[in-house]
Amino acid sequence: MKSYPFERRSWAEPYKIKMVEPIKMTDPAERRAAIAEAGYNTFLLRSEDVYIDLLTDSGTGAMSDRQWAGLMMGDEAYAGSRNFHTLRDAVERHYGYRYTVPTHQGRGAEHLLSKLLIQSGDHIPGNMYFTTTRLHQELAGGVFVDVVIDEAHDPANTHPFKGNVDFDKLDALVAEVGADRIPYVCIATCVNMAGGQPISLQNLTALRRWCDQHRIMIVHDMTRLAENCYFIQQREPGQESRSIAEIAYDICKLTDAATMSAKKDPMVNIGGFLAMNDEQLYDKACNLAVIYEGLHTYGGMAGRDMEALAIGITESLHDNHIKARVGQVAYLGDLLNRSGVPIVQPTGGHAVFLNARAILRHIPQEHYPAQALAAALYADSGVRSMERGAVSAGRDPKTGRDRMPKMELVRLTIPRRVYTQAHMDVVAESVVDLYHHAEKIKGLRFTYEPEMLRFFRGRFEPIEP
Ligand code: PM9
Repeated sequence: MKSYPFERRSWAEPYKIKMVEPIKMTDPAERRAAIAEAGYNTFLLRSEDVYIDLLTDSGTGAMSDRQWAGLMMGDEAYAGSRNFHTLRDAVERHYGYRYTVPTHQGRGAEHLLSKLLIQSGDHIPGNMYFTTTRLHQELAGGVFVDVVIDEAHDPANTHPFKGNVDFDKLDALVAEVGADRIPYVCIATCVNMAGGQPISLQNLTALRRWCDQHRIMIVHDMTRLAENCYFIQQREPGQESRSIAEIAYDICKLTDAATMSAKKDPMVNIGGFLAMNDEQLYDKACNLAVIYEGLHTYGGMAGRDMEALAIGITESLHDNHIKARVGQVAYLGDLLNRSGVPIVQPTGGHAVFLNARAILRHIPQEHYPAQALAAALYADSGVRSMERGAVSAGRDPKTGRDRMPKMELVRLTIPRRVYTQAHMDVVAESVVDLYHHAEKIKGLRFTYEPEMLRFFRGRFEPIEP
């Protein structure tokens, strides 16, 4: 018998709401007109036409009162701002990286890093691609190689660490191109395109050994590190009594450099950084930062934003915060699982991913079922989501043909500390309704296709049967 009755009670968010932002309720006719005007691309909707915005968790989190107070402490000096030092200290204290270069956001850091480390013809293995990361690797002359375990490409597979690296795939790459054509292995914590799936500490430790043997660096995309740490704490034997902050420090210690989109885990509306331990690399990164981002002590960020970011880093690693954050995502995942809607298993750290292929079996992948489902969800309820399938994957730069990823997904991304459980109920009701009337949804074709990162600005029209 449990001695503390409250152990059986529900947990709730470790904060209360001090300010609210009204949102507009729209009717079906308005929404149908809005999505048609947006070319059936949820990126092109006006946010004021959106009821519940699950497009992304990037820059959409609610800052704490302490972070807002931090904004008032901005030191907007062009050079050597006090806030840069606060940020640099927070990165070193929590993540262990000795050197920090602020950037305007994550892709700014990816740009600098790719330019610094990749030579034309190099190969960059990674635990699944991310859109902006791969594009910067390709623009620097590199070729991305997917070395994530096969389970990551199977939405129904319940492997607890679908972000793990497959060493057979790494060995095969070394045998094919040689270790000297691999400047680094790119490891994302809580792999976005796999469905917000973690890498285990054990797998990363083994990767460290493998990289040391081959004298290859590990670059860490630490955008969703805290969420990965939560899964390690919950799922990895021997880690259950350790804090999120301890696990985070250990992960970073196993890697040589990191890119961060600070708009996610650390809950700021804009910002990012490149971090590393090597002094020479830092020196080169500073030189590139002044060309592409800004002076190396602000790199495209305002002093006030660096202060809020430093505070957000600390908050992101609190155990109660991350339990509530991932718990809310799991709540939505559980609602959909119980209704039989096909989603990526297990539910990820930042989002629930709908398996559009399984939901819209009548739409072939070349008619972009995930794009069609995202548009239909908005029309149904005003819930905005994001396509993560063939449209996001883009075209192969060599063949010019559509890349057809195994997974054709719609991402319901939960902003941090923004929505309530009731909002999640409304989202689930709408998805379940669509699932039961899926045959009414039509495939789409491009009417305008941008050359790069086409998912952001592409436009579509429905294909009439
Ligand atoms: N991720 C997201 O919604 C924002 C735009 S979609 C391209 O998931 C990872 C793992 C990300 C990420 C952005 C970036 C780029 C790098 N790595 O958006 O430039 O999820 O700050 O970061 C988005 P920035």
